[in-house]
Amino acid sequence: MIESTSGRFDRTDHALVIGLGLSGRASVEVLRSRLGSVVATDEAPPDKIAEALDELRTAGVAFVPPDVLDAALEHVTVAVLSPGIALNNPLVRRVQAKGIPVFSEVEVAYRLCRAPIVAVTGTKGKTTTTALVGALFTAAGRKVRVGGNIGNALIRETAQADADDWVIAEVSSFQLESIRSFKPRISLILNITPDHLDRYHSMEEYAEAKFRIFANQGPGDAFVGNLDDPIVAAAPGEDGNRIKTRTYWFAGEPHRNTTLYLRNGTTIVYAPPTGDPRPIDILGVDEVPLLGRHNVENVMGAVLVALAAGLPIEAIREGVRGFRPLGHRLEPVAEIEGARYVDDSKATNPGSVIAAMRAFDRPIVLIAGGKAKGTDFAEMGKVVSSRAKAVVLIGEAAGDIAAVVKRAKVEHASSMEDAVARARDLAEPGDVVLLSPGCASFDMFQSAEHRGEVFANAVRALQNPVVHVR
Ligand code: UMA
Ligand code: ADP
Repeated sequence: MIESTSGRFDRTDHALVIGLGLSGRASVEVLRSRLGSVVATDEAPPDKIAEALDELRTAGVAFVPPDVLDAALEHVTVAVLSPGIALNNPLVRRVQAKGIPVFSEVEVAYRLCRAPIVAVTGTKGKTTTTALVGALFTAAGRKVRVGGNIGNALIRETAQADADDWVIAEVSSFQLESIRSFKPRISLILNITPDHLDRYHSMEEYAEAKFRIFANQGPGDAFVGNLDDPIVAAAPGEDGNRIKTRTYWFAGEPHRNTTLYLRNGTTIVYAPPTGDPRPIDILGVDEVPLLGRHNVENVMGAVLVALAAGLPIEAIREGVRGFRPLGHRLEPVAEIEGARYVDDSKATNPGSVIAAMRAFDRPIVLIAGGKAKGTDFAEMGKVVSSRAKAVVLIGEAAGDIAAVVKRAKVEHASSMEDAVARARDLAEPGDVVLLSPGCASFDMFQSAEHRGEVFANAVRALQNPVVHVR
């Protein structure tokens, strides 16, 4: 191996990009013109990554199949890891065994970045909140670049950001696992509930990955957290010293240390931590243009980030009022025979199903199931049992969910079309038919978005049934 400069990411570095999905392909694109050299590897069979391999050929970047990687490693000084690949992956271990530092793409993105970064994490609500933070900064006249787990690789945004831009980054626990110096100006943790327990051995391990978001923060930075989430509230540690930057808490009620809270559950109130101590009403909960109490939490997180950044309050109000829900997140699809059909396909863990069930005060016919991620469905079962009149189950986890649903009628469907047809039969005027799966989509669909589209198409087909002419 060439003596490593430990990731200066200039001509002295020779990078191996591991994984050729969105993250890896963006890394290749950004790094190939900056570094001494770039090569890439991926464990998928070549026909599964044909498009990526074409892209590499056009860019003049060598693809190194995993079985011949060791020879190529002699020239590599740094490795850039895609988030879907765990640090204990044998291929990653082989790279580390050669003494080559392995950085997540987010770490590399940070090292290339001249602009301040707002980093948003949490088990659920990340994408909504990241987009909202972007909207608030835009409303205040700041130039923003939004990227990360939201689907637009962060490295593309940071590599192009000017010093006076703001980069708004959605970061997942996967991406945070292999950061070293990543240091957002403002970090936000929304919540930590069971998810990804097929990758982490315990909730503690999962939470520790999330806590890395503030690990390098110091004076001049800020941390924003949700005091109502017991795991997030415990982030400062027993002696309270683990977070080394200014800390701002939000909660559903005022507490001694909340900077943002709800008054009587109806108004979002700012209690400035310094200066004039009089609280300021920011916004009525009824002005939040998103469904559900969980979205009020997302709004509070975004608003507190904006306040910590010193944005004007009027711009913050305007930004919230003008925000619209993102696709597949409690997205209304149609009203048919008096029942409302709602696509919440992005609800991929039990906690998000619980939040979605609480967003409606009408009877719910729930469509749930898919590929489980090692999470326990017991809590979700309790809430579903108390709020759903019927549950239609799909996918691999159908049996596990059926086992925890009491009282509500349970049916099993063989496809999304079948599930929608069954839900229509079960629904009455005034009901909500809610797709909120609580699981990953990969047993039946390409992605959660794809699952939501198949649902929406099946719903629209109920409105406009195809008539077969013989
Ligand atoms: N691969 C291997 N070995 C493995 C696993 C994957 O070689 O053990 C290869 C695959 O063959 C494939 C590539 O790695 O070619 C895929 O890489 P990836 O899984 O990291 O996916 P990307 O397409 O690069 O997308 C990633 C994030 N994916 C994951 O974290 C799983 C995207 O988040 C993110 O939007 C994107 O980078 C841009 O930043 C998705 C996600 O599901 C939405 N995130 C999880 C979540 O939100 O719960 C964390
Ligand atoms: P993420 O990017 O973290 O997956 P999204 O904003 O995409 O979060 O929302 C995905 C789903 O998670 C939504 O459809 C909703 O069901 C649920 N959700 C959103 N925000 C929250 C929250 N604060 N708490 C619990 N569940 C939430």
